[in-house]
Amino acid sequence: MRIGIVCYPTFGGSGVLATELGKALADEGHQVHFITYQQPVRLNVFNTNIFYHEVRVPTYPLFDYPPYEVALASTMVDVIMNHDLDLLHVHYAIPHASAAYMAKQIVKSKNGRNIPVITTLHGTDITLVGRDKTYEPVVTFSINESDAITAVSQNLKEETYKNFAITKNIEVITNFVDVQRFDKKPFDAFKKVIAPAGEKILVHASNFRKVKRVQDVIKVFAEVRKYIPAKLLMVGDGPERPAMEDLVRVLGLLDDVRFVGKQEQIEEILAVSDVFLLPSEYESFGLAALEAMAAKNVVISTNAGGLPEINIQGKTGFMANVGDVAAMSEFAITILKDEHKLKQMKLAAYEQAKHFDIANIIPQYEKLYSRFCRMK
Ligand code: GMT
Repeated sequence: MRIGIVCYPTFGGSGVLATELGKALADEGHQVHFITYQQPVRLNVFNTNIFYHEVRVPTYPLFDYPPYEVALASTMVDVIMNHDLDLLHVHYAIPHASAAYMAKQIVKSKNGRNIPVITTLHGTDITLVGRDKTYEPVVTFSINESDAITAVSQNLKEETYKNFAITKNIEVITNFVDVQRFDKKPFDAFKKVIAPAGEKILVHASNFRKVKRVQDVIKVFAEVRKYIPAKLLMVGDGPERPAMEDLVRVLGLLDDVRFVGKQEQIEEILAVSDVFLLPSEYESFGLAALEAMAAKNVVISTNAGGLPEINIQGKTGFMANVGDVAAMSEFAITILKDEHKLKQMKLAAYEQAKHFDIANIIPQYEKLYSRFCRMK
């Protein structure tokens, strides 16, 4: 099949997932066309089945806000028609689903073809941004106009029905991880640099937005550090980072916390770490936690959103209520003190990640696509 994938090209979970999906589909022999404003960060392979179409947004002095959605829809039309796409799969509703609707209408008016549009909902497009009154009518309309709608967790499906007047069926196709890629041997020299005295390593990775409650990561680590020699790696970047660096200074943790910024090879970092902290206010799924589990990390998270669908209390990790720093600290200290249990839980996390292995999920998307192949 010839599949158009539209996504954000950044480190965010939706872009990562869409890119990994495209790469896997290309490996299966499909022709995949990425349509986005920048080369996706995880699009780091050469594959003759993969094409990248950059959306250029011309500026003009009149435009205080260059019309990205118009440029995106026009690029979609161009790629659909010139590469004879079978379908468009858009990730993250805003503005991809509405741009796809526009592209679909234009293609129909030009040559009568009805290009199928599949919209995958990822999280904040529904729970945060999409609910804003400014966007809601367009989001609701364009989701309902999609030929198929998928959500990355059961929780996100429920949230979508709760918050929008969706008249169609939403199918759950969960996020996935390439377990083989994350099942890496720890790189000893790297581990020695991070934890020279064999300290335990905790890690957090996110876009450092308010929803991630990064302050709770630092507070949990401050507690852990009182009882256990440990180091904390902070992966990623975003608006909360300066405040978090201040908090580390105030708490006197400078020697034990490293902010390593955005990292393409996250699997190298996860391979040396023991515990992954994800105290988010909400996660539709928590792809970062799943990747950590595939790298044999015990996950200590909140029980918000879709996190209980991947993290099993007391088996693969621990969950606490949002903001319950005391409980998350207690869980971390207890598990890091018990070497035998830590090892057992790391293996359980890995086994759980296997249920979400890429090999189990790609066929679900292919099956969905095949339903719409004849719509052309
Ligand atoms: O908040 C992020 O991590 C970015 C955001 C995105 O859309 O890129 O992530 C959302 O989609 C991911 C992939 O499906 C999910 O794993 C994240 O849980 C979800 N984030 C939230 O729901 C806050």
